[in-house]
Amino acid sequence: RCSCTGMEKTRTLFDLQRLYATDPIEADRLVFGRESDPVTRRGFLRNAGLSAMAVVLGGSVVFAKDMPAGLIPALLLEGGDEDLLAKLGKDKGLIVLNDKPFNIETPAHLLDDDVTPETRMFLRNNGLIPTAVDVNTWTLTIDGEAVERKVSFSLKDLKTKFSHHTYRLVLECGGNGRAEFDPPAEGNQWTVGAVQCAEWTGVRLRDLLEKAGVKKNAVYIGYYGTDTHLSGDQDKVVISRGVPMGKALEDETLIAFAMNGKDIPLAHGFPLRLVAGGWPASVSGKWLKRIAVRDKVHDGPKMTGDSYKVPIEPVEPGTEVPEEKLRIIESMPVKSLITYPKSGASLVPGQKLNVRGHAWAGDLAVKEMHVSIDFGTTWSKASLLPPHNRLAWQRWSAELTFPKNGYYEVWARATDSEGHSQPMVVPGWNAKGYLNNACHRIAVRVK
Ligand SMILES: Nc1nc2c(c(=O)[nH]1)N[C@H]1C(S)=C(S)[C@@H](COP(=O)(O)O)O[C@H]1N2
Ligand SMILES: [Mo]
Repeated sequence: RCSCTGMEKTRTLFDLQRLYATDPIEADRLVFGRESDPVTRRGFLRNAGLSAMAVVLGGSVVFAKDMPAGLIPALLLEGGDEDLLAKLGKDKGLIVLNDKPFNIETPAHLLDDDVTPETRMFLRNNGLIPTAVDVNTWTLTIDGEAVERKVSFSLKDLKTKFSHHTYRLVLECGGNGRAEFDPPAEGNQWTVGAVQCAEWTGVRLRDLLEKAGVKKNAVYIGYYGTDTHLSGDQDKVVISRGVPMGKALEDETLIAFAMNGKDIPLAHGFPLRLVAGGWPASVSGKWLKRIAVRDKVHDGPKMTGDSYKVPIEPVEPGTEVPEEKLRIIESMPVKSLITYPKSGASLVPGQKLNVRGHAWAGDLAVKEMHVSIDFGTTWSKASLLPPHNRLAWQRWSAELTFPKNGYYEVWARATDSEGHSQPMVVPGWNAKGYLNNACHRIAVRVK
């Protein structure tokens, strides 16, 4: 299904021990960014590598300078792959894409919950997860060219001085589905599982902006978090994206301090996160410290160049597209997943199958859901529930019968409220591999 080139770029942490056994120096470099002296083989863990190692080991390595290159930390030897996922707070069925830092995706059948639990939530980091968060001194500052006054709030201010709101919001990585593009796109080779719908609680960004006083010339907001750049340079901003004022002022755009009724997990943005559902999840800034209200389109790292942009007009695969012919991705396209059964399910002859999943459509709602068992030749309508709230995903289900023994594929296709349906094949090639909303399909055997 995905091209070989894509597979080569992906290395799972499941390979960690094998990698250390065969090429420990290369393993160190890949996993922790360690450089080692080719003669003495003594390793030099740079800042970035040190903090990555600290996150995995749950504490910094005190005598890091004495640690030989290629030495597998004993803690990692104690358990297998599952243990490593457990250390990162993840279900053992998730898939670790070994792009430093850790990026983890969720197989479709583990996304069956209406509200995605932390353990089954994909994880995407552009830099290194902060290791020290002091909730007592944490502040959120709102400033920028387009505010009347700069304002700062402590966590306590946010929790006590503003009304709280809770919404289920779909956060999908703009590159979800990237693995299928041909020619392939660099970056995490997500298949289908870089999406989640959790329940976020916080205050409305709108209510905070009101305190700062938004000027008439406001165009965009941009977020700043406290993650560390992969280079280890503390002053370098990892990622600073944002949304136009219209999206910033929506009811559902939150400055969240809780996820699924608890503190936000560290890896997902503790103690504060901007959440704007329905748009590429990259606009939902983790470890939020500052929001700048800009008088122009925000120009932080990953807002400019070709980041999170797609060609305005379709192009032939492989085409180089100049910046002025690209547009910033806003609302995500209509999409759906089959979350039950797991692909490869076996049925006995005559057995009915209840398939189900979720569908979502960026800022829009999903209007209809269809399924096919004959490679899209005929489609039958599935039942579809309304969303729990705007921007939450919608549950769909269908009962299927299969005419005789053999191999089938179940295909699922959602249609949004404006009549756009998911394509059957990979749509709109773009160099960075964004916005693949092709139909999800699973294998079913009757025997
Ligand atoms: N501060 C900060 N916020 C961030 C990122 C990041 O690297 N740093 N990654 C973004 C991207 S690209 C995605 S897809 C989502 C992933 O959210 P999750 O890790 O909670 O699933 O966070 C977004 N917010
Ligand atoms: Mo992303």
